[in-house]
Amino acid sequence: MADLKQLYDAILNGDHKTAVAVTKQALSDGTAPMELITKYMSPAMDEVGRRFECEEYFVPELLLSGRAMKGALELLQPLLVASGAAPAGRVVIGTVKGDLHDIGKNLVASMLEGAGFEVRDLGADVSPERFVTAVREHKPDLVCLSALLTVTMPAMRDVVDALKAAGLRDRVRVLVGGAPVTSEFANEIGADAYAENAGVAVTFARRLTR
Ligand code: B1M
Repeated sequence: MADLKQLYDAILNGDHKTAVAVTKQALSDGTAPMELITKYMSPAMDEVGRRFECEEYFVPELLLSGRAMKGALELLQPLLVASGAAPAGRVVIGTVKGDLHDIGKNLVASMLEGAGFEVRDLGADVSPERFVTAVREHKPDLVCLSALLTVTMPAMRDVVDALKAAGLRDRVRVLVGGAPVTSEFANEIGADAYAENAGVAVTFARRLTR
């Protein structure tokens, strides 16, 4: 049986090898992927963030923990993706310009795929122009924007404005999320909804594309 506290510790200590090994063991024990994410992996990243804020950790530690988290998450992603069902809708997703945080966005993308959405992931640091081009090309029902930095939140407004300027805003719904984002902010920039986590993002995506 995997000792799941080791998964928390491995992510906190940026130990990629142990994070991957414990995740593999936990999956073969039959532990649910979402339990690993919500009980061990996300809390470890929150603690990393707390240590960074009080200057116990610095950027190299953020990078190592991010790498360990991604390694573990990559094993879980195929299990979050369902099979067979007809597409529930089309989604374009990305982290906005200037922002390199993609772990939460990747989780939202996997959960949307798991819920049957066809997802086009543009990656991180995505300019408003690239969102507009992707909307023209892929004709999604929904555009999903992620931001983890207070300073990149205004880039979400830039995407909404760019969609308006391109005459595309009426054709898509816009869902925003990420730790500093709020529903008030979503209203203020003219987005359709705000989701606080990946599960809620799926609920809203379903609602917005009905
Ligand atoms: Co940075 N970073 N980081 N970082 N980093 C934070 C975000 C920070 C809160 C840490 C802190 O100070 N406590 C802080 C931001 C403060 C602020 O502006 N409010 C911060 C900072 C300051 C920085 C730098 C500026 C540091 C520096 O260079 N001095 C720099 C900026 C680089 C840039 O982007 N231009 C930086 C860099 C990095 C790394 C690259 C080293 C690395 C990211 C690696 C990667 O993503 N590939 C990193 C990391 C790992 C973090 C923390 C520790 C963890 C983020 C994470 O992956 N969490 C983070 C502290 C924290 O969040 N506690 C921190 C796990 C993930 C599952 O959660 O992404 O929140 P999260 O996603 C959640 C929800 O937010 C939501 O669903 C997910 C869970 O279900 N969600 C959505 C996210 N997107 C959504 C979209 C939706 C709906 C829900 O709909 C569309």
